[in-house]
Amino acid sequence: MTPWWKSAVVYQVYPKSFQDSNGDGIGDLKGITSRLDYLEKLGIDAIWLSPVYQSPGVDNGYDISDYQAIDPQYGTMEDMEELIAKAKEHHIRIVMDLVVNHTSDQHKWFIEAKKSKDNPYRDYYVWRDPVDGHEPNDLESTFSGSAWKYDETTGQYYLHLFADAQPDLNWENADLRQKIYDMMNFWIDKGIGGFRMDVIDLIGKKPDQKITNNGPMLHPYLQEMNRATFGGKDLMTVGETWGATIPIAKEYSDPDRDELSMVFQFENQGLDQQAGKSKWDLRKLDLGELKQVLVKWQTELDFNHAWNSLFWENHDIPRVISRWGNDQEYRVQSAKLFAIVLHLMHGTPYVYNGEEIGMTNYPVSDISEVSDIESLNMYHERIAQGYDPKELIKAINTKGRDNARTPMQWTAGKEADFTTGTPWLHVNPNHDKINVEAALADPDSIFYTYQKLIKLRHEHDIVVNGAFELIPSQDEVLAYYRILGDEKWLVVANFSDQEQSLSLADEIDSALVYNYQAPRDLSALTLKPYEAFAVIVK
Ligand code: TEU
Ligand code: CA
Repeated sequence: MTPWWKSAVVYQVYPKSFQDSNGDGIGDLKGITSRLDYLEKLGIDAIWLSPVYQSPGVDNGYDISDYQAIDPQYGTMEDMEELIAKAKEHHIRIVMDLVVNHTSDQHKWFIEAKKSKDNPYRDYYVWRDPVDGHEPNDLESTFSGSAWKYDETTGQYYLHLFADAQPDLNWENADLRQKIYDMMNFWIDKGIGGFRMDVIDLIGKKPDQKITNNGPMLHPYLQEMNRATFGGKDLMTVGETWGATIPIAKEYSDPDRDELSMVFQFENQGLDQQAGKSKWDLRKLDLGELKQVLVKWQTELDFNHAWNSLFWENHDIPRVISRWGNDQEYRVQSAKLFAIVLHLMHGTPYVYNGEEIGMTNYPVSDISEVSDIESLNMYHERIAQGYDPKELIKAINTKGRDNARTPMQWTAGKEADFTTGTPWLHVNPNHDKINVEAALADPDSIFYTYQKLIKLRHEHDIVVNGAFELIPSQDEVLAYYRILGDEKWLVVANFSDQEQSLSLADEIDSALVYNYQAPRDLSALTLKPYEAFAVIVK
């Protein structure tokens, strides 16, 4: 039997920014529950809920101090149970974020571990002696600076691949692994739909050899986790794996290996950065390269022995229309293009909250407006190194994580009706035009294109299981078939703001979805800027 997650569409909720229910300016669980009707209307099957566990909030909840408690800013455990139950009534499963590469430094395990070298929890974390009075090696944190922090009390360094308030867990410790599995079972017993596993490719790290992702024990740990927790249950699991290549993605998702349902791979994320540098070192996207990566993951991953996820956005990356499309003149067309191209591909699509109404990046003019720890740390590090502050603000406006984290735009009203109070992060002023209320009232809106695409996936096996075949064309155009039995669908998309010509021999049977007009003849197409359509061909 085909597992449910192969024909599902998952919607990511960033809880801090989705809907505030009590006027404190912070989104919360009751707020999410109050919007389930909207999500059911969109048609999604599951919510991936970014972390709502108890947390000091250094990294907006990705620094967890208690895995089995809800952070008071988001509500209570009863609110969580209510969300799971009500979501079920709306045919929506709740997929929890599982952040087990690291904890918060306020987690009781770390508070204990810090006390002494022989504390029973010491080995839950990664400690090393200084080398010549310095850090054990030059491993760097994703959030700038050394990945090692010196602890005065015990005279050793601990490892943190993210903020120093996010100490890395030591997966070599079997007690720790068991504690994590017990915690996962606690959530499984509450009736959740599965887990999205934060930076899961780091858990097999070998810091002394400077191996962080894809360490030697990664897959054995995942197989052990599968057996101890979700294996054999009707749950979906998706690993966040920045280091996944096609062969690696197969290892995670081959059903015979009993690891995960699928992974998020990020090969397209490096396309607009300078080679060998960081995401902040900007480079213009080459559409040919983007097309190549998209096609590669459709054609080279064997979907009979692997599975993949499809996404443009999440809470760590900018809004796609601002980044690779057009968020001004062609905002609506380009948003629909990204939707059509992705949702008719092979794999499980994810929609990030606000993507379905075409929300855009929100540029800041000063560092004081920035909230995200990654951007702030980078800025201060580079200012100290003599970089031009203007260039750094430009990089933050292009790539910073706050872009996708601005509050959900529900209406044109005050603070977009995200909150009755003062929002924790600025609401994009364009909510006067870009908002859910306006989208629902306009039959031609981006929202209804998403709704349509989700419905097509649910109703047509060809979207779930059809083979992908590329049609050769210029870099600006992506054209492909999906084929199942004698059924053949054609998808065509012009990723540029210029007209493009294309000529195909196929005959149209009927149109499925489009962002200008339904095409009538394929033999001499002049594609308008960001034009995209899908048709059934004979
Ligand atoms: O992200 C992993 C990660 O490596 C990101 O920090 C990413 O590299 C960066 O944002 C893009 O440059 C996950 C979570 O999704 C992220 O929100 C957390 O901050 C991070 O793990 C630590 O838990
Ligand atoms: Ca609130």
